[in-house]
Formats: sequence, C-alpha cells, structure tokens
Amino acid sequence: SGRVFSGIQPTGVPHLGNYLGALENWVSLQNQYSSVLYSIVDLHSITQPKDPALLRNNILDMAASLLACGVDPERAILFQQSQVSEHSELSWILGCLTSMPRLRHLPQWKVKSKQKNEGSVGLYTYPVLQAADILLYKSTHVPVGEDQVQHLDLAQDLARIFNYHYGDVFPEARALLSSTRKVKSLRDPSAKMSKSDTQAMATISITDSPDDIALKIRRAVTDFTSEVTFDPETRPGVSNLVTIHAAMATITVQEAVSRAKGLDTGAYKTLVSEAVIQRLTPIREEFQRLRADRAHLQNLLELGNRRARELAAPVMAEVRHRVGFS
Ligand code: AQP
Repeated sequence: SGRVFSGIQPTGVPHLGNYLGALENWVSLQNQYSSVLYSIVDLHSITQPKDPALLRNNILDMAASLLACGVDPERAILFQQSQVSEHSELSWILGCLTSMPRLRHLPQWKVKSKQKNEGSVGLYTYPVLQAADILLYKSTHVPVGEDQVQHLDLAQDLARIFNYHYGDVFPEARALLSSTRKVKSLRDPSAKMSKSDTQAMATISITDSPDDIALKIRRAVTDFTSEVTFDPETRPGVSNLVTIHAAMATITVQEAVSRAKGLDTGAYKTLVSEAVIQRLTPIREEFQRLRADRAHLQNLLELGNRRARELAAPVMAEVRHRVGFS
C-alpha cells in the first residue's frame, strides 16, 4: 500500500540519466502500487524563464516521451503540475516553515545559481515546491535519481515540521532509488547528465537516432588506459560507459566488464552503442508516433489534471483548516 509520486521538468526530451535514474522505475512501480501519480512539473521548469511557445510544446513532448517509456495512464495519473493550483498554495505554506539556511546548501541552488551568477527566488525555493508536490497527495514513495535525495530529505523535514505545528497530516515520504543511481555527462564525467547541458554531445536523449547515439558514445571522454575496468573514483569516464552498458543490456556491472575483456575502450564503445540503440529504438519509434497527435496528448493530460485535482482538493481543505484559514 502507499502512494507513489514523482515529477519531471518539461525542459526537453528525457535523457539516459532520467530514464535509468527515474523513468524506468516509474514504469515498474505502476504495477506494484495502486495509487501512482506522475507530474510534468512545468512550474519547476520556469526558474529560468522559458519561451512560452517552446514550453507549451515541451509539455506535450514530455507527455509523449513518458508514454513512450511505458507510463500507462490507466495505471498512473499523468498530469501537468500548474493545472492543479494547490501545488502553489501548499508551497507557500511550507515556505513559511522553511528557514533560509536550510535551502542554501541544496545541490540545485549551489550548481545553478553559480552558472547564472545570481539565482531567482524561485530557484532558491524550488525544493519547497517539490516538497509541496509530494505532500499534497500524502505520498509515501518517491522514485528519483540520486541527485534528488537531499531535496527529499527536505520534504520529510517539512512534513514533520508541519505536523508539529498543526497536527498530524502528512506521512513521511521515502525516496526509491533505482539501481542506476547516477548517469554522468559524456563530456565531463564529474558532472551528471543533464537536460539543460548546452553541449549536445554530453547527453543522449531517449529519442536520439542510432547514428547520433553511436557518435556521442564514440566521442565520450574516457582516459588513456585502453583496458575496460569499473572504477568510478579513478576512471569515471569509462565507468560511466560500463554503468550505461549494464543498465541498457540489463546485466550486472561485473558481467558488462567481463564482456569487455580483450576489447580496448574504442571497441567497447561500439558494444555500448549497440546496447543503447537496441533498447532505445522502440521508445524512439513510439515517441515519433505519439507526438504527432497533439490533441490526443492534450486530452490525456486534461483527464490526468482532473483526477489529480480530485485528490488534491480534500488534502488542501484539511491543510487550510489546520492552519486556521477555515
Ligand atoms: N544524470 C542523472 N542520473 C540519474 N538520474 C537523473 N535524473 C536526472 N538526471 C539524472 C533524475 O531524473 C528525474 C527528472 O529530473 P528533472 O526533470 O528534474 O530534470 P533533470 O534532468 O534532473 O535535471 P536537469 O537535467 O539538471 O534539469 P534541467 O536541465 O531540466 O534543469 C529526477 O528524478 C532526477 O533525479
């Protein structure tokens, strides 16, 4: 029993990190839990302003991507965050329970505010909104990549702080990590693979063509040792390829290393590409098919939005009452 919630930003087509760190898990959890919500978190995606036409387009493309990966709207409520206004409302209330220093050391702020020289208030309080996303549905399980674990700790703290001030409302939500915790950038294996990375060669999107996949893996940064070993500390580049290979071929890391025996990193890259291409081809084809029908995607989301609103409304009513607004 319990309720699963997770979200993804409509900032582009998902990449291998999103897929292996989160989406693959989303799909399998649909069969294990009876109540599952997956949100396209558009409010989160405007911490750096986006072109409105592009955002509109990205929301539907994200819906198509999620469906292509196997998210099933019969089993999971697939919806658009901004269309359930309770997210913003709860976020305000939780923000009033959050201290400034608690947010300052969270990873997203540290990385992105530096890139921008100064960050927005929205970027700073992003994890509070994320806590609201989770708590609004009294979620108990949250499948995310490792980069999100500290944000989930905040959601747990805020549940406790709210319950302390206003009485028991929110359960504690636990992170569910997939076995591939973190996929690294192909250009800089010290950084995570990220949608907003401006270097095209750093990221493999789930809809990349076989040629693009092969090229990106061929150019992936490794090191000067030709043998393939798995040692993320000292050999992050080649180890990232082993991680990707193992996950895409659904074998263990040890098995992946043993399949690389006798191959130099160049030849190994071909093996990795083949595994990635084989796994992503049906997803790419399904995405191309689904994305063509914009009206269908829009209808699906609207249905999901309605179902999410139905779940959010009574929780928000309870919160308003506890806080003293009603
Ligand atoms: N490299 C990664 N390895 C493992 N998991 C990852 N996730 C993201 N990157 C990796 C997981 O994917 C889910 C959705 O993430 P998101 O929509 O917040 O976007 P993002 O891709 O995590 O973050 P970016 O790429 O840095 O965001 P943009 O560029 O859009 O601002 C999450 O569960 C995350 O853990």
